[in-house]
Amino acid sequence: MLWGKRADMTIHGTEPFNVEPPRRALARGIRTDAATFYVRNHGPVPELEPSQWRLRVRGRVRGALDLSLHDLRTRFCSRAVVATLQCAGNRRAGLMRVRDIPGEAPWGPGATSTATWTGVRLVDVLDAAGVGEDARHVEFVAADVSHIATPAQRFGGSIPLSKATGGAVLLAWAMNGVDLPTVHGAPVRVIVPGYVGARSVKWLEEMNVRRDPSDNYFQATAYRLLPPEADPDRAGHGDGLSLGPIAVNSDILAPEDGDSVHAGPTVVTGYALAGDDRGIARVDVSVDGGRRWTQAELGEQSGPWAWRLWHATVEVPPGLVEITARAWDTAAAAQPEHEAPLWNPKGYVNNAWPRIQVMAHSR
Ligand SMILES: Nc1nc2c(c(=O)[nH]1)N[C@H]1C(S)=C(S)[C@@H](COP(=O)(O)O)O[C@H]1N2
Ligand SMILES: [Mo]
Repeated sequence: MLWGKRADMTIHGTEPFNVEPPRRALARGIRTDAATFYVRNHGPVPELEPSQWRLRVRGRVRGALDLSLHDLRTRFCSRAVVATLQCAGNRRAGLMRVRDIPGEAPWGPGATSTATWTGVRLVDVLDAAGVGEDARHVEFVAADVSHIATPAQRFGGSIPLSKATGGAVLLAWAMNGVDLPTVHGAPVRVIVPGYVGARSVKWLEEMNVRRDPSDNYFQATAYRLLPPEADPDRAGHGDGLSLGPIAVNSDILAPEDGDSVHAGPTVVTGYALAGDDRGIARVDVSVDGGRRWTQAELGEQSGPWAWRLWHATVEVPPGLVEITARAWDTAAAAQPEHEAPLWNPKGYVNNAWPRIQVMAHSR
């Protein structure tokens, strides 16, 4: 498989390269190894020479900066953060069962993965540049040119200044303790924990401190939640809702949909992610369509920005059984039951209850 990915990845495209891991591979631990971590690209992977690389900081700052990788590593304190990335298109396949979504890939539950990221805090670099008083947003511009965008342009996006200065956002050069793999944004990428993956811009080259959000296609036109009857091909600048903070979500990782199991006590496992600055408070599992629920046990909490793996033992009756789950966040928001009311023309933010069917045989 390309880019050192495991052989059993689901391939959504080779150019641009887009792959997601199988459920059982995600279930193996809090951190996802580089061979298993999903990849979401919108253009060809740029191969940047680390010694030539510079980060330009411009816009509403008191002093422009041009930083080499050496500058980043030596002039600022480095830190490590465990953070889950989740694409806004995660679980789109479920929305496509409601109504077709032409031109977008049917991502399953694997457009999300977790790693330890090492780098410098964005706020420290912004402080070094001196943010101007009328600054409200920080724009990131990357090296890869996307022909999906109209007009073709480099990938980019922005986050509000309040998020940018919150301390969690990193300019990262390492993933799980080793240099970033090329396909994940080497030499330096942004990590915006709790926000849709699109804001974690890879192959970062430029930052602009602005009064307004980025005009980049992937901020102003794509990665926006359009109303159901909008024509995505005619969507323009600023249409729909801008996507930032992730909504509470979860999925079942084992058993797999369609598995045969023994009737009786069955272990169900999955992941749950609260998004932005919220945590996962509870996960429930049901084998009767949500009439009765069993509370899952939450796995280790690796800091405020990592998903929680969970497991529950439920009593599965013989026959064809649907297993469903729902996560609650610390703001007491729960996942919605159905996908139909969530359908949107680009297929973003499917956070409905996950459902799988198993065939349970009497022992
Ligand atoms: N430069 C650049 N950054 C990017 C993208 C891209 O296509 N180009 N894709 C974004 C999207 S939509 C997601 S979900 C994440 C995926 O990160 P990963 O490929 O490391 O998993 O990267 C984001 N950063
Ligand atoms: Mo994404």
